[in-house]
Amino acid sequence: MGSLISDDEGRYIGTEPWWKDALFYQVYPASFKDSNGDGWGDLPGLISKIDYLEELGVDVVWVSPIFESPQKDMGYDVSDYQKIYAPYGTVQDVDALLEECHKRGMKVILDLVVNHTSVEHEWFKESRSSKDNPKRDWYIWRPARYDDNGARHPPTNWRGYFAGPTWTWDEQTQEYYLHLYAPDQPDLNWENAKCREAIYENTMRFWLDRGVDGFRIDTVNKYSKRTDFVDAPVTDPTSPHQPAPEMWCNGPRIHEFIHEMNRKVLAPYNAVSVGELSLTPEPNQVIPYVSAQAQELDMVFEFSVIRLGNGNGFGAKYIYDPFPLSTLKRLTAKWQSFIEGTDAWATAFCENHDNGRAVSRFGDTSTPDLWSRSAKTIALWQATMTGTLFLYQGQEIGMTNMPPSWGMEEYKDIESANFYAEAVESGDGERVRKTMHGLRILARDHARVPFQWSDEPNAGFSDAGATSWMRVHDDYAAINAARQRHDPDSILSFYKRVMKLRKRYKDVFVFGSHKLLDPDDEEVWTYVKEGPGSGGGRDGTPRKALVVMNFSRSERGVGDVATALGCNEGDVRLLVGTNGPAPSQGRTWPALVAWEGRVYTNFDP
Ligand code: TEU
Repeated sequence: MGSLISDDEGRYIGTEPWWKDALFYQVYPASFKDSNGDGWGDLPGLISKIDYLEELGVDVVWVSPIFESPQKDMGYDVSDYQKIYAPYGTVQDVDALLEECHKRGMKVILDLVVNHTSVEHEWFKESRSSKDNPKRDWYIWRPARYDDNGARHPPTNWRGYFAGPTWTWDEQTQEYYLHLYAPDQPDLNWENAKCREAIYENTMRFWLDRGVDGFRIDTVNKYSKRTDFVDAPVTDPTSPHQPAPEMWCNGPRIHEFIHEMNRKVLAPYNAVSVGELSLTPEPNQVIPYVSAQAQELDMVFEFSVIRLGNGNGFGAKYIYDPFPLSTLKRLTAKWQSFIEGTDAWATAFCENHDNGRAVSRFGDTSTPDLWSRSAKTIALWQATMTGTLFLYQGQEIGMTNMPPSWGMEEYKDIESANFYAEAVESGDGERVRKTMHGLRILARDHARVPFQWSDEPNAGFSDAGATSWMRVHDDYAAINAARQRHDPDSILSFYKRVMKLRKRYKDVFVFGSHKLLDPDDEEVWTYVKEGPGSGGGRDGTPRKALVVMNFSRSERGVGDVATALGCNEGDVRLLVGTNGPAPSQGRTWPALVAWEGRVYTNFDP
């Protein structure tokens, strides 16, 4: 099923796969809606909110992991891919979710976590039971190394994501197993063909057969590792564990594995796929994953923009590294234009469950007024991005980071806890202070607090009197969906409006080219989107949009809009603005007030 792309006058431009102009929305199920008062979100809760998502314009719901799991990493540690973690509901609830979404023309994708399983998965239990178990080789086992004093050491010096080594010693069989994440998340051995086939059958076809429309594929570029298992160079002398992404990321067989997954599973089911592609910051590395001809993945998430502010390397992730607007612009432009002239495809997003809230990181939350303005400007930025757009739950109502007054006890994420503990263990007070500061901006926890539905107790996420698994944000009486739903000036209403415009003019916004005009301006961000059609503009030239956004509190002029659009002044139209209409005044256009954004076009809205 394709999506027809035409210009304003109905001239046909081309046919594109449906998922390119679809709006995806990520649900973090533990924190979306609790229907039974246990303080943990669930599938019936999610089902009760599908109308809300439909009203927002969502086409595809991505549900973060809901499978059976000991929840050491919020379900990214799966112990049974065919069972649902009981607090979320049942397999029948997934059927009901599919039915309710499909009925409305919406689709559902699940999170596929197959770089690793939980230690509680049957496969791992068998694998660790003895060295000659048939599933021994389904995970990555290596003997110890011993130094001259006879002390035991892991096979390599690699540092894992959640601090500490990537290897854990198994007493029973006297070997180490590999885990890029927590010790509870052993890495599967994709080199083993039987293991790969079991993954396809057990974790993918099972759900596709039930009607799931595709997958968000976790850690998709880490299935192939280097198999010589050598030490990484010492780049962090303060730690025994060294960053080693070159050893286990984008490894030698990665494209073979993904292509096989596509050929054997994704393609036969016509399933949509979006892979998580961290640590891959160059277009020439990304294109092979998403070029249509390569037949690997439909889309990937590239992380340059969302990682802004993260400290360098692995160990310093939470030592906040401030960045100027010019960096945000430059990286956006890079990842907007990398597909030009190729058959690859891009994604756009500024939030997910692994990062702080966009309005707290890229906007201004210092007053309620600036919060609202900057959240709308962020909406405008996202709505005008080329590629498939992903929103994260709560982004559409401008949910903010957890209050700075909250202490470490409110941070529940394993990564936050481990980085904080590592800082404390170092005995370096300054490092502890800086880590806490970084966590307040960047921690994965910020995106995981309960969704703010209303000003009722527990923000309407859970019953009054229930204890939610993460503390409900202090600001829920002011920031919630119910309050914004009927307010035409709310962030939510603005999201709905710009999502419609994005679809109506998809040739320009979804499929257009992106040209950054003011790379060095640290306050205003201006770019031109140009549609692929040959006409449609008022003067017969291609349709264009000028996006101009004030990312500062200063009042700033918008410059010469007509020249930027390459048209006569009389042909300029205002499509949308965060502060409502701003009529043009003769040769000039009114200045932008703090955090105001506008889209001008050379065509009639
Ligand atoms: O994240 C993979 C990952 O490596 C990172 O991008 C992640 O944000 C991490 O925090 C970096 O330090 C995926 C999931 O999105 C994440 O929630 C899981 O913890 C991880 O995989 C392990 O399954």
